[in-house]
Amino acid sequence: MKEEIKNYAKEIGVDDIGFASVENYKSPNTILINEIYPEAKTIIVLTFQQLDNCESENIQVASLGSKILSEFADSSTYKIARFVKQKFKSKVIGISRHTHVNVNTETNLLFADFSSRHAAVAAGLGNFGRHNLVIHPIMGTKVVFTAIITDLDMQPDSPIKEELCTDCNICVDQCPVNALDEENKTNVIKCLLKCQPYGFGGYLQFWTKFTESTPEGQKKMLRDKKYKRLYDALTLGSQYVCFNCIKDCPAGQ
Ligand code: B12
Ligand code: SF4
Ligand code: SF4
Repeated sequence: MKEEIKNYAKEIGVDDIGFASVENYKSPNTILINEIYPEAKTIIVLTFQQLDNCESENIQVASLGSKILSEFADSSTYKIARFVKQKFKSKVIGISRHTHVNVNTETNLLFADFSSRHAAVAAGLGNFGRHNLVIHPIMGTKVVFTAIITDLDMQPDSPIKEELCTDCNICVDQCPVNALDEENKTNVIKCLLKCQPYGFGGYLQFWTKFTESTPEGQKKMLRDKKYKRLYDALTLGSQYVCFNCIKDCPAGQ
């Protein structure tokens, strides 16, 4: 069964695939898989290599890397989930590249219901580096993950024991807002404001200011390039503008 799924994934262009049992998925800060789907037994995790857009000095081109990748990753996830469902008569739940994010109003922290990084580690696809992202043994840091939760019982893959981060500290030194200074914890607010100025926070700020402005001020705001950037980020779904902790990471082969 695993081989058939692996071969199909390879055929459609997925870079790597791993299998984790629900018991091995240990993500203390997100909800339990059983609260997502009580019959869940296995998490199939898919890995996709990023293109090199993030190395471009042109920030619009750099941010498009995420969009182009997400579309391929999500449609591949759907295809594999449908293959598993039809071939093995099972239930399948797809987790896309981008997921809903909840805001904890007490801590101001952002978290999803499902942690793709913890699933990737459990499925033997890599381990955490100093930048708090998961490093793949071959493709390194510039990878993203999607997942399929299923009621099929499958032999899990073994987690990778070898340390993949070289501890060079490039990610920490190059973060423009020192969001990685504390080990094992990204300062989410610092990172968010820097890497997504046209995301939810920027959107909220813009419309708050808009409602408080005079009609003349409002007209000016709508013609400002900031409004165009917010509009582009929303419609194109390409919101990241900082990639400093991933672009020069030497890990991988
Ligand atoms: C919300 C979110 C963000 C938020 C907040 C991040 C956060 N909470 O860590 C913001 C906007 C800041 C963000 C930024 C980025 N993100 Co983001 N993000 C997510 C999202 C949607 C949810 C994350 C989440 O809630 N995790 C669960 C929480 C509660 O994590 P946690 O338990 O607190 O774990 C944290 C620490 O404890 C530590 N940690 C936990 N266990 C261990 C163990 C060890 C040994 C170590 C060292 C650390 C460690 O790592 C976490 C980071 O603080 C995921 C997709 C998903 N559904 O998983 C993508 C995701 C994590 N993001 C991703 C990426 C690529 C990025 C960016 C590089 C985007 C960019 N600029 O291009 C940056 C990198 C920032 C960084 N270095 O941390 C990828 C990571 C891929 C990878 N190779 O690991 C993901 C998995 C998306 C995907 N589908 O692939 N992100
Ligand atoms: S994405 Fe940018 S701001 Fe966020 S941790 Fe990485 S380098 Fe720092
Ligand atoms: S840049 Fe260096 S320290 Fe940071 S994750 Fe990559 S290998 Fe580890």
